Parts: sequence; structure tokens; C-alpha cells
Amino acid sequence: MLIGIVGKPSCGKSTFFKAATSIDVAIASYPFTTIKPNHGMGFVRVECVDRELKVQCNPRFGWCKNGTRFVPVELMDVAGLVPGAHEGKGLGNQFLNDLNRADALIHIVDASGTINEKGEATENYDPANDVRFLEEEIDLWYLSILKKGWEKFARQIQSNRLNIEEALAKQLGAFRVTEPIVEKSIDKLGLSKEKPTEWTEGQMKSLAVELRRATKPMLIACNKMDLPKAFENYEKLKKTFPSYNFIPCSGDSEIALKEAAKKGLIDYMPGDKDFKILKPEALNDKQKLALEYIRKNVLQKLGSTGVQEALEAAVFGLLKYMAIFPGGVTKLADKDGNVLPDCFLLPPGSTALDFAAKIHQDFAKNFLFAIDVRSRIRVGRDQKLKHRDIMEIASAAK
Ligand SMILES: Nc1nc2c(ncn2[C@@H]2O[C@H](COP(=O)(O)OP(=O)(O)OP(=O)(O)O)[C@@H](O)[C@H]2O)c(=O)[nH]1
Ligand SMILES: [Mg+2]
Repeated sequence: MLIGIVGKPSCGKSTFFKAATSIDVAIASYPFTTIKPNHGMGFVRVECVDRELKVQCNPRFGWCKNGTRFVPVELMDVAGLVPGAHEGKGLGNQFLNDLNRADALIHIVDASGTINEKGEATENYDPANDVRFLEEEIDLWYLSILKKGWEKFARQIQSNRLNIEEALAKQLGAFRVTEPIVEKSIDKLGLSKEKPTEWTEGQMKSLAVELRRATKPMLIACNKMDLPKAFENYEKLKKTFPSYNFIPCSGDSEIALKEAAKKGLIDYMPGDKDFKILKPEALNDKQKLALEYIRKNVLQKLGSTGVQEALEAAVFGLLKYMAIFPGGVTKLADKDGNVLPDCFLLPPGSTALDFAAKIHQDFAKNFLFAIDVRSRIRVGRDQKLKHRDIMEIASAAK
């Protein structure tokens, strides 16, 4: 699973990325600081099953503290997008190809209104503009791929009586568009499958929007909530776009808290609603003021810095993924003695067989049955799994 971080220049994409991954990427107040995409692992929280099983886990990836497991997810931070990018403005939209593989997008919006659409400093900018233009640019990106060689393509489909779902899924395969997605979108819009040459420009655009929504669902992280006016703008955005998913956050505050925690100055875990100062004598007045500012203006107002919430809203809210723990009825450790070493994130609807394939293709090939470790009940390959299931796979290969 890959989550793409998008938005206009200087909205705070790389800051959010650094806050989530702890990777030290370039961050600056001038536009187009990022050109080449940044890749890294962020972590989503899952209530670990170790306490329930009365063991202490040793994760191979991520970590677990006080019963909260931090499970890795891949993140990608890309260059800023400006209005008209599809016509080549700014850095154009070529770099959007970097995002092809993304399963969902987090759109970072500068809620403070201190940056214009080009990423330059300004005052009282209305972030509603960003919400509208960015989605439009991404939809136009899909449209541009859909329209590539369209006339010839549509004629071929028509004259050779090709299956349009198959043909379009192939054309847009890089975006992870599949035949069922094409079929659902075409049916929803009531487009003629026999005569694609007659589809209008407007219908093509509507199809691009449907396909984009299905393959790049998006949520909006209202960033820079530590700055004045951000809260007011955030409240306004929620009223203007009632059907959108807005998560308030402050990437900058998350970085400050994580760095202070790393130095042992405070006790803080990502997603916490507060922190505890551990070494007051090691903090200078400026640091103390900065931390208190974050406590009062971010944590107490939002309940956290919002970075964890935004990531988890993408993984568990938008994509509805579930966390599954491999385990055994008689043994919870791997051959190296690591207890509950893995926790896998699987898409909704995943079955016991999908889970087996996630562990190893051989397990899926030689699948015999699975065991729900909690209930000790044997289940078949088609058993649908639930969030936080603990499963053992029995395969002939063992
Ligand atoms: N106050 C405040 N400033 C922030 C926050 N997030 C980012 N910034 C500032 O906004 C500016 C731009 O941040 P970046 O993370 O480089 O923005 P970007 O979206 O990656 O920008 P480009 O790569 O140029 O597209 C920097 O000066 C950051 O310090 C935040 O939560 N609060
Ligand atoms: Mg950047």
C-alpha cells in the first residue's frame, strides 16, 4: 500500500512526510523545494494483541509500546502542484506519474491562509481555492491519460467489438484501474459501451472523475493549525465542503515533539494528546515556550498534532484496510524467538487465502486450512478476515 502526499507548493507536504517518517528531507519556505519524490515508511497505530495473549511482542518492522503497535505504511511526498499544471504550469504534471501506484492521497492544505496558489507568502488566502483546484488538476491528469489516442482507440473498440472494460482497464492500468472499476463507473454514468466514439467531452471528464475517485480516494489534512486564523479557516472549510473528510494537523509541531522525545527531553508518542517534560533543566526558555505553545495551541485544541490521525484516516478510513497478526495456536514466536513478529495490513474483503499469500506464495499454493487463534476454530480459504484477527495458516508445504 502506498499513500501519496499532494498539495500546492509550500503547503507542508515534506514537513508532514518528515513528521510521519522521521526522514530528514528538504523543507523550506520557497516553492518547489521538492522536485524528486521522497519515499519512506510512516506508521499507523493498531491495538496490539500481545496484552490479550499475555505475551510481549517483538515486531520485526515498526515497534510496539504500551500495547500500541506502530505498523509501517509506505508514503511518498511529491513536488507541489499549481493550477494549470495539466497545461504545463509550474513543474507541469509529469511528476504526477510518480503517484500512479498510490492507493490513496492525503491532500495537504495550508489552513493558515499565508501561502498563495503558487506557494508564495501572502495573507488571508482562502484555502477553499486549494481544495477545489487540486482535485481538479488530479482529475484532469486522469482525463489526459484517458484521452491519449482516444479517437483511434474508441474506433478500434467499436469496429472490433472489443470489451470496453478490458480495453480501458488496460489503458489506465498504471493507475490501478481494473475492469470492475471501469464497469461500475460506466454503468453509474450511463455511458454507451457499444459506441464510445459518441462519448462527449463532458462524459469523458465525468468518467475520469469516477475512475480517479475509485483509485485515488483523497482526504484533506488541514495543516499549519498552529498558526493564527487556521482554526477559523478549518471550521469554514468544513461548512463549505460538508461531504469532504478534513483532518486538522500541524506537521511542524509533530516534528518538534518527536525531536524533543528523541533527545529524551519529553515523554511523547506519536498520536498522544499531551507530553510530559522529563528534563526541565535541559530546556532553555525558548524551547520551553515553544513546547508550551504547541501544548496550548495544537494539542489542547485538536487533541493531538493530527499527523497520526491523517495517516490512519487514509489507511483505515478511506482504504478500510485491516491489520492481521500471524500467530499459532501453540506458538506465537518465529524461529528466532520473536513473539508476534508481524502485523500485516490487508485490503477489505481479504480472505484466509489472501492472508496466506501475503505471508508466502507457497502457503497459498499449498493451503490446507487456517485457524482463528482466538477461538481455535478451523476456517476455510474463503473465510473473510476481520481487523485484528490472529490467524494460523496450515499448509502442505510445512
Ligand atoms: N507553522 C507551520 N509551518 C509549517 C507547517 N508545516 C510546514 N510549515 C512550513 O511551511 C514551509 C513549507 O514547508 P514544506 O514542507 O517544505 O512544504 P512543501 O509542501 O513540501 O513544499 P514544496 O516541496 O516546495 O512543494 C516551511 O517553511 C515549513 O516550515 C506547520 O504545521 N506549521
Ligand atoms: Mg516539499
